Order: sequence, then C-alpha cells, then structure tokens
Amino acid sequence: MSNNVEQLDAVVVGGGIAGMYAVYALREKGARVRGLEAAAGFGGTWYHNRYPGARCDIESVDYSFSFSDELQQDWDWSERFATQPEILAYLEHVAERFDLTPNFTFGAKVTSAAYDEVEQRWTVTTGAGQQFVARFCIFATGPLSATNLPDIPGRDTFAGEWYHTGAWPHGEVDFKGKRVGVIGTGSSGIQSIPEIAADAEQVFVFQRSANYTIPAGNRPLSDELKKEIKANYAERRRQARASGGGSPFTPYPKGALEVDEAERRRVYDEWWQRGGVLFSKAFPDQLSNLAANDTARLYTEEKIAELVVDGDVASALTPTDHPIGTKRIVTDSGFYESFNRDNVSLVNLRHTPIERVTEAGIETTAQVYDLDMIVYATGFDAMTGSLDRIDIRGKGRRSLREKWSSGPRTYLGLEVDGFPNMFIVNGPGSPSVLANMVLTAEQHVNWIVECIAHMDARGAWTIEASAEAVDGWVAECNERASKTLFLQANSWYLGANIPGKPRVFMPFIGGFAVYGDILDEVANADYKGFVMS
Ligand code: N01
Repeated sequence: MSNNVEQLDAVVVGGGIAGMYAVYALREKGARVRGLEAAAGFGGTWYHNRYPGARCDIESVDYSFSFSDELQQDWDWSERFATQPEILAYLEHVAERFDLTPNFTFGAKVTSAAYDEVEQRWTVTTGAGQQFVARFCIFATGPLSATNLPDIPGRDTFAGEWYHTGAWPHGEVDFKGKRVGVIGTGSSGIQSIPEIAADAEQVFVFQRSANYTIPAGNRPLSDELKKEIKANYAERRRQARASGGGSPFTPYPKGALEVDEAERRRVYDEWWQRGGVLFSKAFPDQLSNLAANDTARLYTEEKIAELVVDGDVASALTPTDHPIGTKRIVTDSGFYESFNRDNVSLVNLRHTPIERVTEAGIETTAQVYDLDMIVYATGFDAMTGSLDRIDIRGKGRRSLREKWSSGPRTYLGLEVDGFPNMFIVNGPGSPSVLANMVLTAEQHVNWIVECIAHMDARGAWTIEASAEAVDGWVAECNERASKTLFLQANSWYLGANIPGKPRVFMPFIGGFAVYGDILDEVANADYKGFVMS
C-alpha cells in the first residue's frame, strides 16, 4: 500500500442520485467518504441519457429527494414529468446546495475493487491507477447504466453518425435533412422518436418487439398546484413510502375481474390519464392473473387503434409477446401519432430482420435503408452490467462476476456473502427499478448508515451476509416472481435482452413498502442474516 493512498471510511462508486445521497448521508455522520464518478459531473443516468425527449416517467414531485424538507419546498418543478435537462439541473443544484463536490473525484472510472482480508479494507482502483482504501465499499453504480450496443454484423463499418441513447453526446445532434434509423422501441426509442421525427427528413423505426406505451399526459405545473403539493408534501411522501412502487398511488380496492365492464373502464380511464407506467397498477391483480391482465391489454389495444391511422401499422405496434406491464410500460409524448407522419416508417424486424449494418445504412432481409445516422436505443445490460464491468474481489480474491455467473445472488439486494463491508445501493434483489429510485436509494442509504452506526456502537468492524441468508433471499425473490406474470416476458428484468445472460428475475417484486418493512425487521432483529465481527 503506497503512502499517498487516501485513507477513508467509505468509498462510494457512482455520482448519480444514489451515490450523491450516500456521500451526503455518510458525511453527515462524520465519515471520511469519497465518491468516485467516471463522468465529468453529477447525475448518473441523467448525465448520460441526453437524447431528445428524455424524461422521467415518475412525476417530478415524487422523483426527487425527500431527505430535506427545505430542498423540496425550495425547488420548483416546471412540469408534471420533468425533462432530462431539468432533472440534471436539479441534481446539480443538490450537489451545490449540500457542497458535495469536494467529496467527489470525477473522471474516475473504477476498474477494480478488492478486499484485503488482513487489513479488512477495500482497495478501489480507477482506470487511471488512482487508489482509494476504505473500510466500506458502496456501489451506487445504477441498475441501468451499462449500455448495450448489439453486436450486429458490420456495425462498425457505418460511415454516418451513430449514437447510443444511453451515452448521448453533449453537443447538439442535428437531425435536419437527415435520414435517421432508430433501432429499438423501449422507453428510450419511444421517447426519442417523436422528437427526432419533428426535425429529420425521414425516420425509419427498426422494431423487433412492440412495446406497450401510454401517453404521459404531461403538463406544466401551475403555481397553485405546486403550492398545494408543497403544503401536503409530508403526506404525499408518506403515501409513496406505503405504496408498492414508491409513488403516492394505490391500486383500485377490487380486482379487475371483480368489477363489471363499466366500472373497469372507469378505472382504466382514470389510470390512463395518470400516464405511463402506473397503468400496470390500476388493479391489484393485473400483474398476477392473465385474465385480469387481458382486460388491460384489450383496453390498450383499443387506444392504439384509435391513435394510429394506418391499421397495419397499428397492428404492428401492438405487442403480442408479453402481458401488459411485464416489461416496463413506456411513458410517451406523441409516439403513436409519429406514425401518422409522412416521414416516419416502421420496419417490422419480426418479418424482416436486420442482416447487417453497412457503410451506407441498414440492410434487412427485405430492403436496404440508406441512412445518415443510426440511433441505437438498444438499452442496457441491466442490474448486473455496471458491477460486472468492474473486477470486484472479495474474500479469497473470489470474483463477484464468477459468483454471479448463474445470476446475481444477494441478501436484500444489499450485500453478498464473501464480500464483507461491501454494500450495493439499488442492487439486484431489491425493488430498485420496480419503484421510485430516488426513494429506494434513500431507503437503502439510510439503512446502511444506521447499520454502520450500530456496528460502531457494538464495536464491530465488519458485516457480511451469511450464505444461508443469501440462499434464503434468492429463494424468496424467485418465489415471489413466480407468482406473477413477469416471467412470461423476455425483459431486461430477466436479463433476456443480453445474449447469454442467465435468465433470472433480478429485482425484488414484493413492493417498496413490503421491502421497507423487511429491512426494518432485519435491523430490529439484530441484523439477522448478517454476521458482524
Ligand atoms: O431499453 P430497452 P431502453 N436488434 O431494453 C431493442 C428505463 N428508461 O433504453 O425488445 C433490434 O427497454 C429491443 O428489442 P427487444 C426504463 O426502466 C426509462 O429503451 O429486445 N432491436 C428493445 O426494443 C426502461 O425500461 C426512461 O426485441 C434490438 C430496445 O432495443 C429501461 O430504462 C427512459 C436489438 C431496447 O429497449 C430500458 O429502456 C429510458 C437488436 N440487436 C429508459 N437489441 C423513462 O421514461 C435490442 N433491441 C424514465
């Protein structure tokens, strides 16, 4: 160990929402903490996803930090669903307000983290060779941050511009007069297509799987509404914490099949107006009972047919391969209407798959598309990708990558046996991507901070999940997932979007509030399932 290595209580990897809060909360408790961020600034997801149309699909007033009432009272969101620039400005404001910059090193891409069993400390190393030694290593690397660029033959021969939505350049990307191919119709593709279509000469949408998407119903927040929300913020947050998804909404008190057609339609109408992803939570049985799910599907199919003028295009845009909600429902602004424009064409890759990318564009089995630009809206190696890309070594120099070669295994999504004093914020096995990730980050970090205080109070230096606790939690997560319809979709929740990735349902599906109760129970039972020494 060289002398100039910074000695720390904790290293936090990642400067997005979770990493920012982790550094703040640990520092508040007097810890010597350093955040390491590969990018040049704060924001994580909201730093990198600068593609046109990028917006949050959870209401801005909910998708924001709750730890400081002054912050939530002072900050004004301009719209119901905030744009990426507004969220990034908010996070930069938070960083400035809580003076986080001195605790962070930017441009620090972590390449390895290794636990020294003699010293009982972690050494975290960056690509530039900087090293940081700390008692705790906390990964706040984000479940959706490792981009997936598909290995399409000829991909690198394309002579035009190309971009991945998840690593969008900072300067302006000009679509004017250009023929643009967009590959992918997940949230990123669906959000960006209407914006690209407004400028480009021609847009070709290369769709492999149709996805459910529901208009955001976005609108500016009036001063009156902002005032009302702020006056009731504490109650709004309480409801969010008591919910399944971390937003202040609870499903209709009866199942979709327990009500008649008129009542069901009324409920769907109401939830459709709420916009986007929440639609999957209108009825409590929608994601566990296929017949109930079918009622939501039929309602949505009617809407698609109303919104898209060409019947063949409407039918190609209608998903047929998964129950609605088992892939995240997209929250869009004008997606279906884009296909009523003359300059937007849908290429159905189920009928005519991509054969190769060429210097000039994309070739399918049916046609050659000459393009000036390709936008890869092809998603992420979700939940495990960002950790897999770091060489993480625990006791006996055992690699996390190897340990997780058949799928991620954690206790509570927070810890892994054999990796003492290593925490993951929003890790696989926690609700994370199925809930409001600002509140899930706060929940995890608060738990970690209290856990460390508890360790200090009892004179423990290390904490490690037991192998039995990990086995039990993995079984519980699988059991809960098996009672839902989620296993029927080839989603990134299951790793199905990455060739060769083990098919394991990665998030905890029991809900945000239930999970919070479990975290409390574990802590109150003297951190059952963990070994402290
Ligand atoms: O990625 P995705 P995303 N050839 O994996 C297609 C969050 N998010 O970046 O389904 C052709 O959902 C792929 O096709 P298929 C949100 O949680 C939120 O859009 O595998 N196509 C699919 O259509 C979201 O769920 C917001 O058949 C290929 C698309 O690319 C998550 O991030 C905004 C292909 C990828 O869709 C991921 O969303 C953005 C290939 N070789 C993201 N490979 C908000 O609204 C992949 N595809 C907050």
